[in-house]
Amino acid sequence: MGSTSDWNVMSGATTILDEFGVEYEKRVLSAHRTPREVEEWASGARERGLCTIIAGAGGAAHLAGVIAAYTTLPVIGVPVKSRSLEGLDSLLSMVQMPPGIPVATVGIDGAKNAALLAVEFMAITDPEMKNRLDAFREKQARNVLESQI
Ligand code: RP5
Repeated sequence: MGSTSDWNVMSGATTILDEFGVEYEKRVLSAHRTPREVEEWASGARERGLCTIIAGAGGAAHLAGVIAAYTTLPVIGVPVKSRSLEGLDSLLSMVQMPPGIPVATVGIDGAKNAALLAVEFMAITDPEMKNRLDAFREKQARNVLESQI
């Protein structure tokens, strides 16, 4: 994530990854404030064994796009709600990538869905992850059907 101020949102991703038993790296790196470190971290991501990168940032949210420029791993961007423009700036900064460098952008503050999407990528080849996803969906549906108003 681009700042510690994004943690309140981005912790939603780690909650999901913990629930699914997925190991991850968790870093604060800024496309604008620490560009060299972003390059170094993203360039070595595949060699360190990562399979998907989730990048959350707000405002002029360039982190996901810059990371995507330095790796061919799939990058999922989370536009974090900003103080001035409610996250519309974050969303538009992130979603309109030029052809050739994709970022899969989820909704504003959509860190949980970013993590679920990453798990779905893993489940393409990992039957255990597929089972966990099925169980997650079943539990979610049960909660809806059993909800009281
Ligand atoms: C972005 O600027 C960060 O991702 C954060 O959402 C926003 C504000 O950062 P802080 O000023 O709170 O550190 O780079």
